[in-house]
Amino acid sequence: MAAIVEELITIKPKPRDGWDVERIRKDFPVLRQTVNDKPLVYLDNAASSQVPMMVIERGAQYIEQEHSNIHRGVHYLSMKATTAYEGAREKVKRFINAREAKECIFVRGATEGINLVMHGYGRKFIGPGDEIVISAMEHHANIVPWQMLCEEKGAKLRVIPMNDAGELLMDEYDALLNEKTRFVAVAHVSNALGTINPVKEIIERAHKYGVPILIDGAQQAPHGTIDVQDLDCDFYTFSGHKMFAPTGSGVVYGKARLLEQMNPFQGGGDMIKSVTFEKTIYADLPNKFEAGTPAIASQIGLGAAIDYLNIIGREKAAAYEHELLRYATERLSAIEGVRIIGTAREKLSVLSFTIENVHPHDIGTILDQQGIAIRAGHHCAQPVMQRLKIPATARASFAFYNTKAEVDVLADAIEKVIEVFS
Ligand code: C6P
Repeated sequence: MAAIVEELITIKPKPRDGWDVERIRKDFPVLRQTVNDKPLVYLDNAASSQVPMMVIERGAQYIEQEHSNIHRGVHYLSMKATTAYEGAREKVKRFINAREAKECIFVRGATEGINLVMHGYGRKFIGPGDEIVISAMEHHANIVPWQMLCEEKGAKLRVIPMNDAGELLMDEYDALLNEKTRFVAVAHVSNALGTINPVKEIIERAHKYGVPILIDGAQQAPHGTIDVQDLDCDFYTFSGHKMFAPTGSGVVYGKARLLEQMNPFQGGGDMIKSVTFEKTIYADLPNKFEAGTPAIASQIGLGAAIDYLNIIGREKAAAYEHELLRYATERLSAIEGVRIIGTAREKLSVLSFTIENVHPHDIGTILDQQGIAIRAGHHCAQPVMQRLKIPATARASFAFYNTKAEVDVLADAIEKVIEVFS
């Protein structure tokens, strides 16, 4: 570990004017390997993105020199770890422009963030006959918890439909909202289709009915800016491992007023002010929602990933990724037999496709033999597949360290797949 860390220290990212993708790639050691004797082409970023040296280095520094529990100790290491952990929360606050750091609750990822809101808010405020609105393009993480709540409470799940391109039908959304609606939960960006939803509009319309809304930002956080005050969303969640941080890190933002009214998610140490056998008084925000020892190293890593994104420039990275998606869409659309799934006007970083007469799992396996990592399957969004009447898709998903040359490798490999199956 020490040798790696020493090497890492020499590879600090620097602010850049243009987009020097070769320079950026040097920050990601994992990209330097070969797979099946071919240079790795990593195009599964929507599942999990890679981690830059700066983040690895920060996590290693915590483990090597600061490892200790937080909030509890009066000794030097514990205070150092607490400062680093709470420092990461401050970075998250600025990253999403929350009013206060205490509104940013650390969770293991978007799934846990949604479950926290379902348990803390849903189980307290939603009852029989109430309605919860989600969309047709949700990841299972933003379907199953609400279904569980509906089953428990006798509430009803309503679904905003989408068109064949993968765009939500906003008029149908309007028609679903009524005095029975108690909650709305919608993805900022679809992981299966890449559609960017008009979340500001969706939030405004929910608020006309006084309904709180959660935005699942798992696919937005790695690629774009987030301003929770401008959006005026009530809850917003994302996972660190999709935005260049370690697994086990993530955030659910909530407006302080709502978080204060909610039930805690889990009970245990660090989330209490006092405990007797008769009664427990819960801690203030954010501790009320962070029972037990959290993923300290991972959340510190998330803070470092935010630093990294700020250094390289989030807007420049997004512009580069946009151009990459445009190029990939053009290349793949030109191949006979390839069908792009998800053709919304507003898209980012996800390119789902099918090949005539070839199962997506076979596409994935053959591409892997060429060193290309994509995802094949339903992408934990089975209702999307049902809506589009397809069993699955192959999905290439991009990050700012991917190149046009890698897109060419992908396109050539797809042509070979077609050859093999023709
Ligand atoms: N999507 C994908 O390959 P977790 O697993 O908690 O970090 O994230 C869940 C999740 C929630 N919402 C959206 C929109 C997502 O894309 C994901 C994770 C991965 O598309 C793994 S299934």
